[in-house]
Amino acid sequence: MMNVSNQNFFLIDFIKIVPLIRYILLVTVLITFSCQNPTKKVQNQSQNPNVIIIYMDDLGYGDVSSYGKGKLKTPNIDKLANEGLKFLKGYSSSATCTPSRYGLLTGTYPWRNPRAKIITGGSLIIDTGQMTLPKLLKINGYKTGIVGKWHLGLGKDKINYNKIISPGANEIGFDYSYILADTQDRVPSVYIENGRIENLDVNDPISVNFDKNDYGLPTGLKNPELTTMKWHHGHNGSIVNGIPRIGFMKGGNKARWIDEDMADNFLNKAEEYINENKNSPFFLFYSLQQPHVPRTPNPRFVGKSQMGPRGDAIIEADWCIGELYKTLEENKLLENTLIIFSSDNGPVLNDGYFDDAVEMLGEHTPSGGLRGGKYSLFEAGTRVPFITYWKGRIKAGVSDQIISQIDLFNSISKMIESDFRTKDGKDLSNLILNHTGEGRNELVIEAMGRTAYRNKEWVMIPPYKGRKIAKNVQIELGNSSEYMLFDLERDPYQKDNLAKKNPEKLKFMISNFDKIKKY
Ligand code: NG6
Ligand code: CA
Repeated sequence: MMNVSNQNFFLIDFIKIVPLIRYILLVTVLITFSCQNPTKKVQNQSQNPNVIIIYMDDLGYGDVSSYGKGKLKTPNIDKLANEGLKFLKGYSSSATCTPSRYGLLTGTYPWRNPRAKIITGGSLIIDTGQMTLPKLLKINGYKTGIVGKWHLGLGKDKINYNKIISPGANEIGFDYSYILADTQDRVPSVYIENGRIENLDVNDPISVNFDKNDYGLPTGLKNPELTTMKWHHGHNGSIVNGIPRIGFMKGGNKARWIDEDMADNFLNKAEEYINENKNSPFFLFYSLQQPHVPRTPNPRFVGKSQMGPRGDAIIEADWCIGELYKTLEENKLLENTLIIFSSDNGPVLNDGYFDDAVEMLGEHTPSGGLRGGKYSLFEAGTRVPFITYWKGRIKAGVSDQIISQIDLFNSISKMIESDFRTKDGKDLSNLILNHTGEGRNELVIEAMGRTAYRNKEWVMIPPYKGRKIAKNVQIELGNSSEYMLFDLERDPYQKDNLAKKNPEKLKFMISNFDKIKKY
């Protein structure tokens, strides 16, 4: 039992601390109130918008109907384009996937990194110590996630697919990753969630190689009768779901994806990610696999475009984007989310399978009439649809300023008031948000290890050896024994080489190009 003197002691003590308790209560009430104050919340949120990059794979300048060049109808992408800011001179940094993605996520020209070339089962090409867009956002309080195609390499040396695959997306700044490793046409044909293959049965481990070992299993080369999609060039390795792939794969039967469900699956994961992270600022890299080969639209979309699987896959992707938009709308996130839409490189029709892309094209022009395509140093290789949308913040408009995907790092960094800037990127936040100010003056583009230089409306392509037209894909690559110089203002389709007629301009272009390459 407590004695009296002790009781008194407690009473006196309690009286003494009453003001302190009052003070604590008052502070608690104030904090609670300020957290619930909607005005305050909106203010905080609008300073740090969610950022979603919707990134297509091989979508051309003319594939989005809002650009007014082709015949396909893409109403959901059009909504972003027509109600947001549509860039007519938006560029990916490369005419192929891996380097473009490297440029997008690091804000650095990919040709500065000799490892930024199309990856086939290779290791991670981003240094885990390097600053990246997801890392920048993460250290500024964002949740960061990627859903979809990765293609920046995984692991350090040889990957053991049956263990945690690391380093990968999670090690360069993404809290959450749900990816396909390289491309839909490369093995392993499985989804990888935070470094672990989804649905992998330990009793059926996966082996993968890209050399010659077919594990004694059927391949597209030996067993064409087992394939439902025929290979045209390359793509004659292991057969998964009737589709012959690049590379060989054994085991992991339960983990294999179903190609026709891939778009729905990625969409579901992207929507789940938004639902789970809607209460904090988030960054989502929604990296769609369409319309890269193999083109496998869900049966719901087959026949919709009248252009065969390539067109159908684009319509499917457009639908997915509409669904994602609805999710943002339902969660009242649109007014607080910057959406950036673009593509990793220009279009290609026959990229290795017989899928009627050429035969059923009709009047449609995937490149919007620009010269070249995927793999090319001509405009269609890297000039891609490029749209920024933020409901109530970005006014509808069309910009003819030059912008590159490598500028997104610096621009987003400025928007969130961070000081990080890359040397190669430009802060074009003012242009993106307010449609004021200038874009880039100059730009280096890359295609299959070669580079070319744009300055305002002039483009200079140095001489390169090699085929003029790629053998199978039938795209003009931009190789020539002589310098090429084009004035895009007067000659947007690059028909008239002015190098000989305008030696002064050529000299100017070469010397500026050399300067950028050196710093
Ligand atoms: C090429 C493939 C092509 C495609 C490309 C990567 C062959 C013959 N061609 O090597 O089909 O997969 O790599 O495309 O195998 S990208 O958009 O990811 O860069
Ligand atoms: Ca691509």
